[in-house]
Amino acid sequence: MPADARSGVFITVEGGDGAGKTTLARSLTECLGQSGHTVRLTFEPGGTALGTRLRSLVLDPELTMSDWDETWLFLAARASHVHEVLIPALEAGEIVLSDRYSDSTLAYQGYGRGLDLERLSSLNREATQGLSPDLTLMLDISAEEGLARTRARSSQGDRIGDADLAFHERVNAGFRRLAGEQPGRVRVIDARQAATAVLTEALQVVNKWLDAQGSRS
Ligand code: Z5A
Repeated sequence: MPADARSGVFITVEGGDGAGKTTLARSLTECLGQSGHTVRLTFEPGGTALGTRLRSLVLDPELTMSDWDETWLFLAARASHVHEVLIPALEAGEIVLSDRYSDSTLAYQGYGRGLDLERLSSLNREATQGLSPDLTLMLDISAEEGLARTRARSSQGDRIGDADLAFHERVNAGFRRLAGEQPGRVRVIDARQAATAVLTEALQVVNKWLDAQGSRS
């Protein structure tokens, strides 16, 4: 689905564990809604009945699976998210805000697990029917600081969050690399700032982007 074939706007929020994606995605949805936009907040893995089931499998610390098994689960969740939620909302002209999307697969399964990035990109294109974000807000934080936040919030781990620090450092470095490769689409925000400062910066980026496009929604 090329950008000019849809009337809505697709924004993703990406970054390592504990970067503050969910906090930002919620507050951004509220602010954009208050400015009169119709905003759909969604997330991965999840956002559909199938995605919710797959999320509990892929994050279950009791399960073992190969890195590719893990990848197929994320891709299956993404495929259902794209055709059940994202495409209909974009066709309806909404601003769609997704907490994680295809960059997460490149960062976690590619840079983190070490799977082939070209193959992952190609599988991402298939699972998404070619739907790529118009704009990505990438929250940048060190793995240590991000994990400290998630661990302060809950002692209950999950299969991916519990991976060692080196894994999370590779993931976060991967996100930075992806941002460097696509500076037009991906805007990096310093996630060490207070949540209110992160929101202010994100709103500036989004509003400027919407103004430049003549606000499609
Ligand atoms: N994953 C993958 O491997 N491949 C894929 O393709 C996809 C995902 C799509 C589940 O995602 C896991 O799936 C994830 C990547 C992997 N890895 N793990 N584990 P998830 O998004 O559900 O899980 P997460 O990234 O770990 O989310 P999170 O832990 O909830 O982090 P967050 O959304 O970035 O942060 P938050 O919930 O907004 O905030 C975390 C805490 O920090 C919370 O107590 C906040 O109040 C606090 N916080 C937030 N912002 C701030 C600021 N600015 N300052 C201080 N404290 C803050």
